[in-house]
Amino acid sequence: MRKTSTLKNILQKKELSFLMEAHNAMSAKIAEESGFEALWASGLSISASMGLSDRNEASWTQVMDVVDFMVDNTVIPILLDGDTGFGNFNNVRRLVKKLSQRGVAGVCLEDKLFPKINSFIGAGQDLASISEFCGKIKAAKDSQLDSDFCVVARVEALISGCPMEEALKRANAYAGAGADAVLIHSKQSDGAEIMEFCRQWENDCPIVIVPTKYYNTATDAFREAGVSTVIWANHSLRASIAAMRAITQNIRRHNSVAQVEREIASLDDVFKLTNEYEVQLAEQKYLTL
Ligand code: SPV
Ligand code: MG
Repeated sequence: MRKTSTLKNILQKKELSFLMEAHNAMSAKIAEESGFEALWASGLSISASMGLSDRNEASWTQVMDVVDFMVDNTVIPILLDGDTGFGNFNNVRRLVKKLSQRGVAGVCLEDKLFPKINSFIGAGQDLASISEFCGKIKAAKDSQLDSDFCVVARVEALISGCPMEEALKRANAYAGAGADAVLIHSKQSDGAEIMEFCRQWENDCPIVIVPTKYYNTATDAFREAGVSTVIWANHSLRASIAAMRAITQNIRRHNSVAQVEREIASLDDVFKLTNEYEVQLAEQKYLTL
């Protein structure tokens, strides 16, 4: 099955699915070997791993370069966090065409303004008009080179402090414009507004959620609410920060690496993850004297 078709199936099937965040080839491979069906190429995590804020400081081609390595190193589909599309409908067209060419299975576009700000920073954030954002969704769908490429429309109304009616109105408009799924985002810690959105959602268009702030809500509650797909949006990056900091501080404290050797990945693990042994076999085949 094509990666696009796999992602489309993940979004459309009845059972709850899970996308794991990745921000480079290594985190993508680790998510894949852990059994995840698909990847979330997180804008926050890719930016952070470059030392940049999640405000479109990284150019779209810099993001694309990172995603390229992720595609090369995995077989599962990747949904790229495309932020606002890096400009207007015309930038969206170019982005989607390139993503299609590079083997990315889908893009998520959010209804904020370029340059975007992370949803968990500040209070109210300016939203694009419904008509402008619907134009971006249509432009994305018209630019995909693969019929199953997925465009996920992300509704930031609740993040911006708008009422539920506005979120539902936007979500319905985006589904009508051709979105393959709607991502409803929330920064509340109890998940109540997400549950309420799901209760009032009468459209067939699948719902995607990102339970970063409402992490205590049981996964079964999402299942019962009819959510299609859950994105664990930044946990690989945050895990790596915690692990790197702990080990680095430990080495600094002890001026020795002996005490951490057993807590870190072995070199053999690094070689396996970077296909070293496959290259050695290929040498036997191709470097014949
Ligand atoms: C990301 O992972 O970049 C996201 C999700 O867009 S959030 O950070 O929750 O906005
Ligand atoms: Mg993002």
